[in-house]
Amino acid sequence: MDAMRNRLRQIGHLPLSAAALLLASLCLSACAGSETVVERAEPAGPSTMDIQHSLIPIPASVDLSTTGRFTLTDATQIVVDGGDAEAGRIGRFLAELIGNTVETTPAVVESGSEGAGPHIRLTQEGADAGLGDEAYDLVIASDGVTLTASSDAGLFYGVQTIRQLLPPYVEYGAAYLHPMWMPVGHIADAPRFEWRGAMLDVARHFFPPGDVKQFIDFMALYKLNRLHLHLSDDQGWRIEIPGRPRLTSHGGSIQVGGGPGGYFSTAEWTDLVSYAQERFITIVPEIDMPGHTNAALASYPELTCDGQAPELFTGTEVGFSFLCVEKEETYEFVDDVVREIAAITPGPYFHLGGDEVHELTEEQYVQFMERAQEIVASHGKRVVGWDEIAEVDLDLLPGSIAQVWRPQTDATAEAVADAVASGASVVLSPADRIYLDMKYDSSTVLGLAWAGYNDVRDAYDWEPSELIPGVSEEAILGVEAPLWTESLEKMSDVEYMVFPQLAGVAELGWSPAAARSWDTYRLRLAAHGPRWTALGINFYRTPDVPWQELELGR
Ligand code: NGO
Repeated sequence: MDAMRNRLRQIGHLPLSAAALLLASLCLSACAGSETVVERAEPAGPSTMDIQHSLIPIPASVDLSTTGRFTLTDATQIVVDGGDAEAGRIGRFLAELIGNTVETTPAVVESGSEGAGPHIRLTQEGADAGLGDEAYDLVIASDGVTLTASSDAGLFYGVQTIRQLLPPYVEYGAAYLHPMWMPVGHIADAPRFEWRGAMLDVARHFFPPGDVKQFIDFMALYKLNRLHLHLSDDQGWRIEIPGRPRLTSHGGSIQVGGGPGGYFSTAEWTDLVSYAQERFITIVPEIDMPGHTNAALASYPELTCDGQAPELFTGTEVGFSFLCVEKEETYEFVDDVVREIAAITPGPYFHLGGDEVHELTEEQYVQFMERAQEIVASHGKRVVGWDEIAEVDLDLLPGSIAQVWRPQTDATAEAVADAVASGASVVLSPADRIYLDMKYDSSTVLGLAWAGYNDVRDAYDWEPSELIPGVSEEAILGVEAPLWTESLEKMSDVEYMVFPQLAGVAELGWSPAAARSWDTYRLRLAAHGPRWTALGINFYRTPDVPWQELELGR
């Protein structure tokens, strides 16, 4: 008992979430069957009973009971359509998640061979013809669950909803002995926008494949479907290009602050692409050109106008580097790079950057972009570029996408509206709303503040169709939250800037405008704290949200 008293004394010095975890582990190992009474902290703020559910993004239509439950038992099976291998994989994703926490991992069986017990059925049979590609319909009764979709993506998103309806400790690998249940009811859901993205800058600081996979896992929980990887910048080149080995051996050997950098080999890239695909996430590769190119220039000096290789760069200034747009070698280089990346990246997009080119004239910039966009098209990809591509006198190819990032002035807004009028689409990433690298407030140690502070409400509480006059819903492919990593070295830094913001961006991208409201969002968000604690995520506990704590119970 002395040992336990000591442990309890230590708990007094821990944040509440850690204390709850420790208390629970203590109880699991020492309290079972004993008479010890341990006072348990009440969760802060409203309980989940005060709100109907804590789903993020909020579904298009949701009707859940506050009393009825579907409770999983050892006999619960996950049933998928016969011959649907993808559904089998999605079923196993759910089974393994549940198996984390209950003693028996549910069996995944094909329809027709299921046992008599309660079922969670994933099916495309009988899916309403009008059910869109990423939509799903979820009916939860006390004796069984049916998830219907017209595509595997819809089944996957429905499974993420089931995941969020299960108690938060489902995310925690060592939380055995719990009832696993979800409320009965009906959810009919479909996304508002086709592009629900996040960007990770692996150029300023390199993040190895394992970290990127973790980032993909974060996105999957919130039904995000585009991962934009910023693969090159002044400080580093991060993807192997056959025939151009110095890009990675030299250009990839460093990062901001002078650390060792790194890069993705072709095999690692291919593996990342399939990891993302299995979670219905399309990777959008970006090679930033013609500016932000110091790492490439240092590796292949023929890309500079004077043929002199610059030193590698480990600072954070922007706008000084550029490819020599008058030289044919430059276009041979662009062709090599786009061709090789296009060949190993199945998604339809290639992002060619185009931001902050301060050392070229507009004429030189346009001269480069005209040829670069043709090269992208010749390799079968659709051009994406930062919003500067819309501001110059350039005829964008049909289907091009401008990614709006600069806080809007009349001039930039007008340029984007003109590009849209000529057929371009936009993805919205306004820096003063959803740049994930902006500090939350003046006390945030990590991040930058050039676009101001983005607190949790700023990032959530705006309406995409009202951002740019003249750019209506139809021209908006969706939203994307970029995370630039000048000041972020490791995954716990990334987590702190990404959570809670990513959840808000996911709701902006997925949920109908009429279903969104800051007042209910902050309460639903409060219930995600325990989920992130269970996942071991280092998140920012904004005082604007009445965070709940993880309760592992016994
Ligand atoms: C800008 C700049 C990046 C910086 C980022 C920092 C764009 C599109 N170009 O965004 O190079 O890393 O801000 O917030």
